[in-house]
Amino acid sequence: MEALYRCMLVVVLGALMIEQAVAAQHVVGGSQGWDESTDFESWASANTFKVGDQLVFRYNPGLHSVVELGSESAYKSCDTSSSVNSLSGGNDVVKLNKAGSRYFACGTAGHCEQGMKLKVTIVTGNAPSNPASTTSTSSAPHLLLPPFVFFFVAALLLPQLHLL
Ligand SMILES: [Cu+2]
Repeated sequence: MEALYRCMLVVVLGALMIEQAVAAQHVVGGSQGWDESTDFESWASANTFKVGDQLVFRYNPGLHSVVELGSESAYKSCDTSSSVNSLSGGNDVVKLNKAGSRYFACGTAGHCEQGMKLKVTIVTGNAPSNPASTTSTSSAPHLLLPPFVFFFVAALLLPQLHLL
């Protein structure tokens, strides 16, 4: 019995670590991607961005780029000269590593003014991301191993711990 409980404990701890490592990937603009015709304000408001999540900008690199802007005023005025980072690969991943607001625009002349800009507000916390906005690969582990399962198993194991 002792070996069985030790084994279960290892499995539970391992699963907890996997759960914490899983982050949601948000494909910017959904299926329309990073494009002038996409309404990024609506897209952003329909999503929850958490610390550890990633943004993925998908676009034709010959037409667009991604410029990260350093301030709300630069975002509002489409001032791409004060950029803090720029990407041009066409499938660019940006990790949201801390809480707060971040601003992105297209670097192609005129595109930001046409609405090709994005403001995201990143929050801390453990609430699940909007499943509709995440890719199936990143949301699947959440579905397989919801947090309450760990609490349930832990509650079952706790009374047995003195046996170890
Ligand atoms: Cu563009």
